[in-house]
Amino acid sequence: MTQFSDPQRLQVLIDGLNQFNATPDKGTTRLTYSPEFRQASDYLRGQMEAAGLTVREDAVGNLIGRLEGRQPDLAPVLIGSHFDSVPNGGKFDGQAGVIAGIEIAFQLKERGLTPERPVEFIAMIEEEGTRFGGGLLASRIMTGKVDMAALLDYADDDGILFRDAMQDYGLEPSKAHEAVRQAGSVHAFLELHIEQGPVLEASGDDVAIVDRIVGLGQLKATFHGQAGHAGTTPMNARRDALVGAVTALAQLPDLARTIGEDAVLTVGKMEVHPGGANVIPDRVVFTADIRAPKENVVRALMDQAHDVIERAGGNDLSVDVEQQIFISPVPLSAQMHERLQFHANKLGLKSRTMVSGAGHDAMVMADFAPTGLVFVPSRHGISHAPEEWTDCDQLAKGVDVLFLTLCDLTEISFTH
Ligand code: HGY
Ligand code: MN
Ligand code: MN
Repeated sequence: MTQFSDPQRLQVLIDGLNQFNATPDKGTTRLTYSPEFRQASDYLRGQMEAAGLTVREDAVGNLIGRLEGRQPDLAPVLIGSHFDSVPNGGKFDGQAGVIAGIEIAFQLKERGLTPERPVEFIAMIEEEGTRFGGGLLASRIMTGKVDMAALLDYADDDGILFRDAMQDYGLEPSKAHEAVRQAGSVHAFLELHIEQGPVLEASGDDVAIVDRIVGLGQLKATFHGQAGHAGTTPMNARRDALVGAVTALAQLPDLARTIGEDAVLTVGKMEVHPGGANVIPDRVVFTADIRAPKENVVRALMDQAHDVIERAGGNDLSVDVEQQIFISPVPLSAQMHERLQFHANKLGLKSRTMVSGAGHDAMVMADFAPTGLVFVPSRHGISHAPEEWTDCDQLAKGVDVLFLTLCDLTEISFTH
């Protein structure tokens, strides 16, 4: 079986990128516009330039390495993923897809191959939403799905506004809208991503071609009570925000179990304010992440969760429930699926078609340009954790599928 990409170089690139990490002793943490995000962006810029690309940073900080085509005015093919992370996550989530693009750029350079149309290798911001909530931000901005004025006033957990974080990062908030792309301005979008689940490893297949991505929604619940002294306030005279929140939490997972249909619900983030051991909490904020393959199930579960949360406040607490994001389940392009499958077969790889339980920028790009998503295995199915791992030999197989598909899309012909 012909191998095109270089597993050693992939390992060097993954490790090189992972140098820029806020928690090197516990997984990977790289928040959008943080100092390590800037260092990572500079590292990627260096690698993109070494791979012969012309590099620019767009108005919201996405890094884009462009390879000119024989016909520079044609709409480019975009290849890439995100380089922000969850807290204490792994070093492959998103990053493997960015590195895959750079490896392909090196392959094109070293083989002296010029595409018919331009190719843009992209490293995207804020897919996880760890800093500003919601997620999939770069692709939603690019495809015109974000209220750009409201975006500038998004705040992180420390109350830092998006506009100020942009400014500190060296970007001009008043130009953020320039990152929005016009319909028809992207010929196709290709993304490689780790599966983040157990299916590929268990099956022994090399790659998966994704045909659908589950629908996802996220609620942000805030319980308001009254702070007070833990020692002097009688139990029947309290308005304890945490009691309301845990009343809701106790009910939420069962909603997903009861609705079935492969629905999942996760409360992954909670803040208790003011956070003193001897202070009755006056404000508790938590998120509920909801997913399912069918749109009506996602919507129904979000409605049920919303009701449970509101009722959990009882008469004593006021409750705010805010929808942070909602994206319908997305079918990916059948034509792109066919091309990816064709090249996986030609490479002699064992492959399967899969639904993605994780969200990806590909789900946002899918109605903007024909989109393809290729998975490579995750060891023990673990992701969003320091143990996240994919062997670079496995990664290289997914990169090869993307590489040959790109050559196909950009009329590069070479004997192999
Ligand atoms: O949450 C997700 O599915 C992705 O990792 N952002
Ligand atoms: Mn992720
Ligand atoms: Mn990801």
